[in-house]
Amino acid sequence: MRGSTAHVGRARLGALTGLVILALGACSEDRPQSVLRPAGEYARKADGLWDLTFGVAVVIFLLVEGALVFTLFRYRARPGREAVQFHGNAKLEVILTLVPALILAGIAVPTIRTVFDLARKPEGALPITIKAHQFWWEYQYPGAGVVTANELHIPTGRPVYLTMEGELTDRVSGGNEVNHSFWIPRLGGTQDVVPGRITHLTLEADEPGTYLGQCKEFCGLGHANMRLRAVAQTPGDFDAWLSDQQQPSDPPSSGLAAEGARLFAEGSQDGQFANGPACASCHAVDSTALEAANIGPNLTHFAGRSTFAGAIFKRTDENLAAWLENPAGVKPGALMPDVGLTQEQIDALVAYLQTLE
Ligand code: HEC
Ligand SMILES: [Cu+2]
Repeated sequence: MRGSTAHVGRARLGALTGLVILALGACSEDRPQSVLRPAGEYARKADGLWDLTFGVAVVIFLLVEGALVFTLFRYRARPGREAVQFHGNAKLEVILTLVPALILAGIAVPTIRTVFDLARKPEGALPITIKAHQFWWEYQYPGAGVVTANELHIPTGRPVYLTMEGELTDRVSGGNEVNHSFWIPRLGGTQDVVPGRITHLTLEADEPGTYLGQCKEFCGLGHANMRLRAVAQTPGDFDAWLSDQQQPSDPPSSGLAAEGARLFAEGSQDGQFANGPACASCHAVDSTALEAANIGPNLTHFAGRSTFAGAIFKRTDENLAAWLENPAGVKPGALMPDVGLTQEQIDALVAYLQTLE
């Protein structure tokens, strides 16, 4: 008996310690995905509304719980004392209905104002088109004719107006595409990307830096690995980045990388590798034009990205080699096929990919 009580005690202590550690984690300064640390105008608007409603909720909580605790003690059962018996109290019920209704009506004013404010297309905003795929993000800069993936570049101090075009079919399998949801908590709200529909979201970053995000709508096996990064740059740096993106990358002229370029375009034989098509049938490397091969991420400036495959791997030679050897082995659910590469082919392709600046 005593043994099992000690056992339960220890289990409780363990659970409590776990909870405390989890809760304390929220106090960490480095919370890259916290909505409570807005880093721009649009995230701040939503956060301001949250602060207000949370403040009102805390006051109501204290009043209601205070009244409850007071009543429990003040009117607790005592020998020889009987509660007053009555049926209904119209006055009290009217008050209890009216007061919450007034509070809700009061909160509705700033709520509706903020909702409409966030939904409005801001003047002078930079337009970016987003497409969501299983399990990676595609970004298009209309006008500039630039297509890139997973790492979104934006200028600081200027609203960015995102247009999310939900595609109906998955580009690899041809099957139905599913819902995804775009979310960079420190820069703005979240918005679903729905097949067959167009949705919008506005972001803004005050300061240069990297802001992390995540697909927020369960979309299949790779959902947790469908991350994203936003790189905010000063307007000058952003313009320089964008014009770099407009240039084609230089093809390597000799060595291992040149062999990789050949394999990429032609496969090992007749446009094929042992188990699948050449890379170029799914990936563009020479142009960011929309009509270029775009089943997978555009790789024209791949070596300018710090991560790949839904922003989950650092762009190192080792990670790239592991990816090419068996994509779904390192990222469960990944739709890029294992085309059956030899070690020599992998080495050449990695050398090539790392030249695509
Ligand atoms: C059938 C189409 C297809 C073929 C063929 C293909 N890929 Fe991919 N590739 C994809 C898809 C889809 C993704 C996105 C997977 C993900 O992130 O979940 C991808 C992702 C990548 C990435 C990561 C890009 C990024 O920025 O996230 C690299 C690098 C890559 N592929 C290289 C190659 C190479 C090299 C070959 C040839 C050996 C190749 N791919 C063949 C479809 C393909
Ligand atoms: Cu998703």
